[in-house]
Amino acid sequence: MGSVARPKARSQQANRHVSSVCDILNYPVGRHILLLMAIRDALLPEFDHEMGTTRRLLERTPEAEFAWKPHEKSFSLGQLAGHLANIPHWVDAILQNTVFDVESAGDTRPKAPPTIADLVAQFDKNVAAARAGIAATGDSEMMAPWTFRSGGQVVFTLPRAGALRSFILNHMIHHRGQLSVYLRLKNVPLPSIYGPTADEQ
Ligand code: NI
Repeated sequence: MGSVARPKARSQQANRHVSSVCDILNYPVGRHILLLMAIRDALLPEFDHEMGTTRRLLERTPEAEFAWKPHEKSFSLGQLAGHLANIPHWVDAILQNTVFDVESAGDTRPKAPPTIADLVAQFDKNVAAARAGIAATGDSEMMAPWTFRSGGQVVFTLPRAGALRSFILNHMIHHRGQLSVYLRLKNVPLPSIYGPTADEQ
């Protein structure tokens, strides 16, 4: 009897666990859909939200101040904005290959675009291509290991889904945090980011 009862007990325990996860997340569509959700469907709402917030900051970046930097070791404002506009472009390198070697990638240093309109247009083009790439990628491809290396040295290896979170989203959020400080120091009113700012609700 024990050999029959144990798997059933495990199954009931697993179901209770899934139910409680759904309760915690207040997930409206039910546990079966949660379990079958593709990785891309979990990533895309976050991707859209974060890209939208970044765009709102880029739109406000004053091009007359592109050369300004808060410290001699820092990116200039134009370099920082240019880097932010370029980060979504790296989604293609994650989804189309399994290895990226920064040493053979040529000059990847951030460059300031000529105008803020050019910069936002470049960002929009990169975001649209990145989104289409993520939307076309299934779970097995999302879980394939992706390696970032610098010549002979492996910097990190992550499943592609992890590389998208770390190397694209977290990386962009890091630099967007810097940009929000640059804009504050230049007296540019800040939009809501993860909540109201001193300038806007
Ligand atoms: Ni960076």
